[in-house]
Amino acid sequence: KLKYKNKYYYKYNIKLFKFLNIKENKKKNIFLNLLLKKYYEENTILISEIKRSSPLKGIFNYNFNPIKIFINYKKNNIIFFSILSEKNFFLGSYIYLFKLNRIFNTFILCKDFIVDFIQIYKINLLKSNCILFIISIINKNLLLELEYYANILGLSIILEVNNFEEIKKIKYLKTSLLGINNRNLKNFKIDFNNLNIINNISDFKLIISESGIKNKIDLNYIKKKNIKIFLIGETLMKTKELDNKINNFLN
Ligand code: IGP
Repeated sequence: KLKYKNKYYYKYNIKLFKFLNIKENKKKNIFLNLLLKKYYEENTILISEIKRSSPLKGIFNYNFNPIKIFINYKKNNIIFFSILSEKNFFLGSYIYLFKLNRIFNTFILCKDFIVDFIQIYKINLLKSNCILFIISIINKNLLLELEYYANILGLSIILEVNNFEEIKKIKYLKTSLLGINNRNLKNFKIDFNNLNIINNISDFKLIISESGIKNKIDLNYIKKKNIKIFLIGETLMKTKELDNKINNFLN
């Protein structure tokens, strides 16, 4: 079933795997497994993002301290974290992962613009448990290949789509976590009705609604579309009263 455009590249990576002494991880998919468990227990699940900056809004906080933010989220019983590590557009860094995972054992999605196996390898070394594939920037063959490597390493994957064309592109992947980005990455417009593309999916997917969620009204609007998992960055990063905000989202 797997057809690779460039067999040499694939073989080369398999060799690299051997060279790097990568073995199949038995403790697979802990991020997805906990998310699934919580999905049946809770009404609302937040994946809280640690985000220093965005291309559109610039730097959110000049005293950005990922550890402090992390502790604050933890105090508010947040279990799932997203850490923006992409450096060119979001001014992130892999160092955040390194720092956080040394201190706490947690469930972390590392958000980078993944286009190469080496990034997955690094993220795994830094002990994140979940990665994001932005479907619009990865071609079909490479997607199959990257999914394969991530599975061997036991990482969970979120496939991020924004429109119907991208849904067609993930047909051959077995990943069951699907992130619908409410933000169009070309014009940065937010549209919660993007979520309607899930009506075109036939097999089981756990859906995450991502981006642009500001308040309870937004949350309730999205919940009406049968969604329970929300990825929120900017709104949490900007709020001074994090406790109130998170409680408000959760209750
Ligand atoms: C969070 P927001 O609007 O709440 O800060 O969005 C998250 O969805 C967003 O950071 C994001 C993202 C991405 C960033 C979603 N997909 C891909 C970089 C790359």
